[in-house]
Amino acid sequence: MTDTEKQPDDHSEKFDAIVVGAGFSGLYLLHRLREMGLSVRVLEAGGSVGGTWYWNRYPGARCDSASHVYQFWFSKDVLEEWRWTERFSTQPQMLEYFEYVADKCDLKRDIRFNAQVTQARFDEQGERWHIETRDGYCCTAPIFVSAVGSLTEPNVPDVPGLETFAGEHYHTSRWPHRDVDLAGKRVGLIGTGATGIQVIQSSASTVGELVVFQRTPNYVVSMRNRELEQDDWDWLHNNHAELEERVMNSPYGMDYFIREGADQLSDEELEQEMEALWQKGSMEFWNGSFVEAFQNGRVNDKFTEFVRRKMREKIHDPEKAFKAIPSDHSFSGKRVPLENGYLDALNRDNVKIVDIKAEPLERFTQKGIEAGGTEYPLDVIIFATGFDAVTGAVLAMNISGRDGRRLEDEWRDGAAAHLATMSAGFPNLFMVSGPSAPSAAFCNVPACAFDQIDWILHCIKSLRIDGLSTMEATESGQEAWVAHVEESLTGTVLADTNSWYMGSNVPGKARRLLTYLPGRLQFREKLWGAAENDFEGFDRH
Ligand code: NA7
Repeated sequence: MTDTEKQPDDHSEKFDAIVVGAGFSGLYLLHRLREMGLSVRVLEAGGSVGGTWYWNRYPGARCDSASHVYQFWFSKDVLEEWRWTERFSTQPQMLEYFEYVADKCDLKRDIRFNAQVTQARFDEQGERWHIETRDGYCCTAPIFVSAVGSLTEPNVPDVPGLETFAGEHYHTSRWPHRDVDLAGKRVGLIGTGATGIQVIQSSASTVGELVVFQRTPNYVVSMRNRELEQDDWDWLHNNHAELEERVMNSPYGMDYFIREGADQLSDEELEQEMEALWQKGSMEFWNGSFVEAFQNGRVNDKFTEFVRRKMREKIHDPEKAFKAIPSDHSFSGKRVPLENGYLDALNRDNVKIVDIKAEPLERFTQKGIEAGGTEYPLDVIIFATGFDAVTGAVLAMNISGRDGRRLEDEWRDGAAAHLATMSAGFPNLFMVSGPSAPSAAFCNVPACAFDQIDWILHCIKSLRIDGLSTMEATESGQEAWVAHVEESLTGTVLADTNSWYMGSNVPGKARRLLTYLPGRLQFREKLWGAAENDFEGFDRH
């Protein structure tokens, strides 16, 4: 079954497996599937490797996970040769890294770039997926793996008049591959998530004026970035095995561990714990602190008040502080961005915040943006408005499965996939970082995605060993998984907060938890438990 020949009767190339996406997941999959002896075609919409790091080229784009945990682990050579230069890598360095890994492991020869999938259809008789791309390329394979990333499909506000705007406008995740000169310009920025905050802190001192259109203020935690030095590299190079073990055993794929028991601490003890975490910087303050910080109650209240206080100490102007410090939701309800100059940037006279809940965005005009009856003249508009997360890029592939079932219809009332991997009615379609997988919401993506990929590879291998051709989720397996994921929300602050985790950032999208709160250790147990139990919740034929 390693035939890559073109068939005389159609123009499709045949492979053993088709993978969509050439980011962390797609490249790892390609490497491992090749090791298994399968012929693989990777289809990638972008012009090169990197996934999210290929697309998100906006000013100040930087990884919020520390570079020494946010990486590939499969190649000892890569681990030994590559040198990260900062604690948190910049987007250009992430791209360099991807190019380096792809070349080192000779990955590009199996990847078709600029190949956006426009249709994927399961042929029941032939038990193969038929995949088409925008440029008319077709290929087929029995195995179809979606590795499109959970933050891929841009979310753009439905506000009229953009076509009339005379200036430039960009979504951060579709930033042009050229320098965009913001120097001295009047820039309007919509969105204050992790991305918007990076744009604000990196461009405030360059632009003439920065008008931030903020729908929901965000809690921020100090990044405390720094350059890495010889001692750091020496340590990393001598401790890769130990570090990998820590990362692989960390509930959120970091080099730290979340604890329980904060409710047993006195207020003073809790304050000390929070201060120590704050001084370290990084997301450890959040997903490396306490389980109780995610649950309604005293501990979350204390975290919320602590971060508000820290933000208040840094924002001098009381009016800006009032707008920028959240009061409508609790800490942990949304993904917590890391700040690296954001709070200082807010103190600048050329940075203005427009609270668009009080002054709603009405329209784009020829000159700029009208909000709350005021027109803000602008040269450039930047949309940092996030993504149709998790489901958007999967559905953009127009997937139809058994009996012509369309995934879009199946997911209309809420995305569902058993073990966050397979949807009932879509045989041999495996999803990495699909609905309710441990994902970018909490987890260090490469580590969590690699867990899931290892399991997917095991499923594919088992089919071959057992002489079977298809695997798919059962309806009951899928329903039980959805119920389990819903249950995990109980008592948490996420349940009451609007965020991309809940699908509530996109108008009309069903509200359902799209990530896996219990963490990847429990996720891994569920995956391997099902496999050991004769692939419970799946049908294999
Ligand atoms: P996010 O975190 O989804 O943030 C998007 C921001 O854009 C957020 O402030 C939104 O406000 C705002 N937004 C979204 N839609 C609108 C409309 N229609 N009008 C005004 N403002 C809007 O995306 P990011 O790109 O910042 O980060 C995504 C992930 O990347 C992040 O979680 C990390 O994992 C890395 P809202 O809060 O929804 O009211």
